[in-house]
Amino acid sequence: MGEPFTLYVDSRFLSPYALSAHVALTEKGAPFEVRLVDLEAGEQRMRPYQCRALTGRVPALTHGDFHLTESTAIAEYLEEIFPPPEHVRLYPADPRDRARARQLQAWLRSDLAPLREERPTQVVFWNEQRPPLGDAACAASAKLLHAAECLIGAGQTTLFGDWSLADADLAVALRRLWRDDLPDTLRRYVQAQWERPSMVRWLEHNAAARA
Ligand SMILES: N[C@@H](CCC(=O)N[C@@H](CS)C(=O)NCC(=O)O)C(=O)O
Repeated sequence: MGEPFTLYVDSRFLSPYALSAHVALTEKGAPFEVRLVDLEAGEQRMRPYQCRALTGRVPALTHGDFHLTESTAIAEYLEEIFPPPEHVRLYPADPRDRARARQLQAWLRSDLAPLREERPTQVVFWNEQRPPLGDAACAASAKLLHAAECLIGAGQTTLFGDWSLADADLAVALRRLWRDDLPDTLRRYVQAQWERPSMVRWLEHNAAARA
């Protein structure tokens, strides 16, 4: 594993998927360089980025001469090359919990589009105020809250006992509702995730990029 790691992320540190890959790499404790891709300038569609990043999106991980996009593929690659228990576990050990974690990750990346649109990550990271949710975003919000409340009980700060990467992803999704009606149990869960050192590291990048 001696080859260097580089993680390509959006230059404003607003991508929830780049966050997920950054948290995963930070949790594994491997030193890595962060390189910025200016999405507004379309750098993701230009050389040399597009030659490396098959899908032309962020995040992308470079490990030696291997290049990988898709945040969950990156996390699973890291879990395999830095296996638990020697390294922090990104996915739960129990097969059903692991399946649930992957289910949540896939769902959060493929559903709830109206909520993502009306509560973008400027709300998540900068606490921006937005107009009240429209009908479709309200329905997406209700769906998210229902799933989260089924999985997170009072006083619970992780989904599965030990932390997993799905906690970071779910916390970002719930944080979209920080200025809306987020129940206290979920608010405390999000806050616990926000205080995790790997998340703090991302938030520091985000704040510096905004300054
Ligand atoms: N499913 C992908 C989503 C990646 C994604 O949508 N990245 C956005 C930034 S949040 C991007 O690169 N957008 C630029 C583009 O598609 O041109 C993952 O999990 O990595």
